[in-house]
Amino acid sequence: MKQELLQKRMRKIKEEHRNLLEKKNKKLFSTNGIYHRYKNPILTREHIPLHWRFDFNPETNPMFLERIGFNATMNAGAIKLNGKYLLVVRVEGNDRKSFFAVAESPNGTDNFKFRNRPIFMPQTDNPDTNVYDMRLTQHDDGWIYGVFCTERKDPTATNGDTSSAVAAAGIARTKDLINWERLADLKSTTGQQRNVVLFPHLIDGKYAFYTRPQDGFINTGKGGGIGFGLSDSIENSEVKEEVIVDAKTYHTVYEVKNGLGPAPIKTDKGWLQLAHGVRNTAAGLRYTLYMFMTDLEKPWIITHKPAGHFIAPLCNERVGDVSNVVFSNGWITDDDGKVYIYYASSDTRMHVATSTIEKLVDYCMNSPQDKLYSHLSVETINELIDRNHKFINVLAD
Ligand code: M1P
Repeated sequence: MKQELLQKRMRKIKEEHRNLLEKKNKKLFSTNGIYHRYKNPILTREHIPLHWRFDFNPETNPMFLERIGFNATMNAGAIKLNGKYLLVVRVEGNDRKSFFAVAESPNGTDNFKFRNRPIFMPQTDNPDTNVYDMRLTQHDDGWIYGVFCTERKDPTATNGDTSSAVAAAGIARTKDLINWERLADLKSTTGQQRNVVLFPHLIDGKYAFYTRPQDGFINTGKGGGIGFGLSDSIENSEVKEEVIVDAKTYHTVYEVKNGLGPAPIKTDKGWLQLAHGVRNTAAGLRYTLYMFMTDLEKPWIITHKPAGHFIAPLCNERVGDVSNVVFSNGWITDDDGKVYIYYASSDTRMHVATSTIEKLVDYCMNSPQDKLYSHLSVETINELIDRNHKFINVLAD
């Protein structure tokens, strides 16, 4: 390629990248009033730094072709540190391998930029084939923990079976999201584990985990449900017993499986919890987000749980690598009670929705529960209509 054309191509790519990174986001009006969506996704594969993708040496890349391609930026853990909104993003390469990379924003809703390099995660004796979906917990012990899924080939897979995998919870800790100390994977007696979240306080002097026991890699089998268990140690964590906090349930948005999202948010009314639920449809699995609250002292006991989904895939969110999916494993609370809910759509891109602790608590405590039958849903609607009768004139105004 001629030098002039090459320079032109490089300039165009750099300019488009800069414009994307600096694009302002816009809060959208919310009819439900519970949370606001935003106009633009906050991170896409186009946000990946150019120096991770292109060889800038004209001698070895005379046509300035992309050398390493990326497929998705999704399922990010979140934390606020030194006034910055930080996401530990699951970045998936065109080679299907996911890894973690920190992107930071000054305001939580736009201008997210990846740091210079992805996270280099130390390995255990049994290297991870793939890692994803990190939940961050700022623990009372002073460490920031990242608990994530580590996936490896199933050692019991029969000859020729090249897809069976085993999922477990990998654990690493850091003070700065740059240097990470890898700890042993969580041991549990209930099969495979994904969607494991470390609770921020010790309970009876032990580390506490929300879990998601399941028999197989995709199917929960007899397992499933969001579990909870204690471990004597964090360096060699082992949960010997799990209680089920929230079971998968027939004909709900979590009939096939569910899993906790980010570490819970403490409020004076209880712990706010965000989870994903999976149901079956003729078009395949549908992942939505739902919320519940657990008891302050006994965070494994649900006190309030609104019916149905909280956020479901809408419009462009519905289409992507794995369509009809929203998934969240990160949220951030500001000192003034504003909550930034980070969610991915269709395993492809990251979005933000904003709310407040006050609104989320109100939503959990005052929205009707699922009574599990159509006629009882109608009963709930009729109760609201009856209570609304005397206000009808107000509404007409
Ligand atoms: O593809 C949807 C999601 O599927 C898995 O979630 P779960 O373990 O609940 O089925 C995960 O692989 C997740 O990363 C992915 O977004």
